[in-house]
Amino acid sequence: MPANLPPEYIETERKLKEAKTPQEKLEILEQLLAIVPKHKGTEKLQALLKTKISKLRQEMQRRPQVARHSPIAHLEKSGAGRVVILGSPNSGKSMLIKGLTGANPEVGDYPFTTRIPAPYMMKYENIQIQLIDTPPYLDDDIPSVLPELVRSADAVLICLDLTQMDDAARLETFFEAMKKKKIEFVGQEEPISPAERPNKKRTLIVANKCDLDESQQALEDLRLLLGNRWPLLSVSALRGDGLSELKARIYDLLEIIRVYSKAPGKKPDFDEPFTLKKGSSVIDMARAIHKDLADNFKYARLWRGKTIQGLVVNREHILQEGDIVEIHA
Ligand SMILES: Nc1nc2c(ncn2[C@@H]2O[C@H](COP(=O)(O)OP(=O)(O)O)[C@@H](O)[C@H]2O)c(=O)[nH]1
Ligand SMILES: [Mg+2]
Repeated sequence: MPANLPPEYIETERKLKEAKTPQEKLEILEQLLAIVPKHKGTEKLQALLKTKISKLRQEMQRRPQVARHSPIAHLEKSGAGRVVILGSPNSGKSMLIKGLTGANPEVGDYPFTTRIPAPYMMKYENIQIQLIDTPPYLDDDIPSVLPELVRSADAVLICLDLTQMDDAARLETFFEAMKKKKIEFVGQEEPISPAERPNKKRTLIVANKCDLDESQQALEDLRLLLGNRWPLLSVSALRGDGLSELKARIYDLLEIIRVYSKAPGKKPDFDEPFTLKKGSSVIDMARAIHKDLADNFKYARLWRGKTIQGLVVNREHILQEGDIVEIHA
C-alpha cells in the first residue's frame, strides 16, 4: 500500500466496509479511483481498483432483477454462480454446507432446523461459489420460497440420506410437484438453451451419510432406481468423504469457464479470473470487463496453454477454460 495516499482516500476507503448494496460499493470504488493520485507508485492500486470495479459491474449485470417484496429479496447473488441445496428434513443439507464452506449453519437431528434460505460462500480454487441452504421439502409439500429460489439458481444439488431409502423413491413425487411450478431438474447430458435456463436446472444428486454401515447397499439400490437420468455422487458430509470431488462437480454444473485478462507487456492476474458461460466469445469477455471496451473493440491477442502464444483473434473467437486475453480497443 503506497504511504502517500491523501486522507480523503483513507476516509472513503473506510466507507467501503459499510457499503450495503453493490451499487453503493461501486460508487465508492469509482470515487476511490478518482481520488487516488496518478503516478508510478500507485499503478498497482489503480489496477486493483479497476479490476474490482469491472468485476462488481459483471456481477451486477448477472444479478436478476428481483422484486422488492420477493421472499428471496434478501439473498443477493454473489460469486461465480448460485447453487441451491435441496433435500428432505435431516438429509444433511446444513452439514454439507458446513463441510464445503467451513461455515457454521445450524445442524440438528431434528427436522426443520433451517427455516429460511441462507447464503454461504464456497471457495473453489480461485473463485467463490454461492451455496444456499434451504428449508426442506417433504414429498409434494414444498416450502413456498423454493420455486423462486430454484429459478434464481444456476444449478441444484439434491441431498439424499442414504439411510432413508424411501426418501429416494419419493423423489419423483417432489419432481412432479416442482414440475407443476414449471421447474424441471435435468442431468448432465440434456442441453439447456438460454431461454430454458430459468426453468430447467442442471442437477446433481448427492447421496449423503456414506460413512454409515447400511449405506453401501442403499447406494447400489439408489443407482438402480435413478438409472442414468441424474448424475450421482456419494459423500459423507460428516467425515468429509467425496467433498473435494463434489466441489469440482459443482463447478462443472455451472458450465462456466475462467478466463484471464492482461495488459500489453504485463502478466495476467491469476487470482482474478473472469467467469463466463461456456461458449462465450472474446466480445462477451470485453463486455464483462467494461462496456466501453466492447464498444471500441479492435482486436484481441490470445494465449492458450503452450500452443497459442499471442495469436491475434477477432471478436467472435470462442474462449476456453484458462485462456488469457489481451483486448485492444
Ligand atoms: N453419519 C452421518 N450423519 C450425518 C451426515 N450428515 C449429516 N448428518 C446428521 O444428520 C442430521 C441432520 O443434519 P442436518 O445437516 O441438520 O440436516 P438438514 O436438515 O438437511 O439440514 C444431524 O444429526 C447430522 O449430524 C453424514 O454424512 N453422516
Ligand atoms: Mg438444515
